[in-house]
Amino acid sequence: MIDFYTWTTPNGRKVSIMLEECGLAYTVHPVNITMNQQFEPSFLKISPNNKIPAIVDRETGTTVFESGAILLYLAEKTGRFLPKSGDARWKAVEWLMWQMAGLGPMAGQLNHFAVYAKEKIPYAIERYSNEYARLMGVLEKRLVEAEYLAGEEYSIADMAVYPWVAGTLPVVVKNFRGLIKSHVHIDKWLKHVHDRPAVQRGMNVPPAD
Ligand SMILES: N[C@@H](CCC(=O)N[C@@H](CS)C(=O)NCC(=O)O)C(=O)O
Repeated sequence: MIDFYTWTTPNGRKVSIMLEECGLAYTVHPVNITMNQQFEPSFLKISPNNKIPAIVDRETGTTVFESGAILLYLAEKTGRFLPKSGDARWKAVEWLMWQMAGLGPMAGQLNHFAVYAKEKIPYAIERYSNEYARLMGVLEKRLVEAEYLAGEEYSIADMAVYPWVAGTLPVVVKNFRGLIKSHVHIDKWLKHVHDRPAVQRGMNVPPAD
């Protein structure tokens, strides 16, 4: 049994997708970050960086925070969705790191400055929208050469990238007309990943109101 601490955001959904894909038994503990529940001392013991997601594996007593680390932990635990060796393994790890260090932070900053910031700062919006568009160019190029991010097989890299792209690309395409040059292969990949029943279940954990 896995205790899963999460909220209705892309970083949480990567993990719920993996839990659903693997058919692991888990209990959801919603941490409402809009009500500062991530700062509660009991949660900080599990996730010292005060962010969701985090898990506690009741079978082993292992606690893991950081969504990328959780995906690697669950892949190792189940032996699934991370190729055992060779090029495909390192492609999966590369694209997982790309999401964790690039797409997530940059899309997060774009969302902050374009949507949430009380003062709209053109420099910040331009910087992060351009970086987001650059990252979509890199992703499109990868998906021209491979069906999934690690190659032929769907992996934890797709699970990490999917919730971020599904949630942001349509909004950026609409609000920054012409900025994303081509997303034909991204759209095809989005549909393939979306069509997986486990992805649809995982994207609803916990349900958004
Ligand atoms: N690098 C972290 C980022 C996690 C993260 O940013 N979580 C956000 C929600 S998506 C959060 O909990 N924010 C609460 C806060 O910053 O106080 C991961 O991938 O797990």
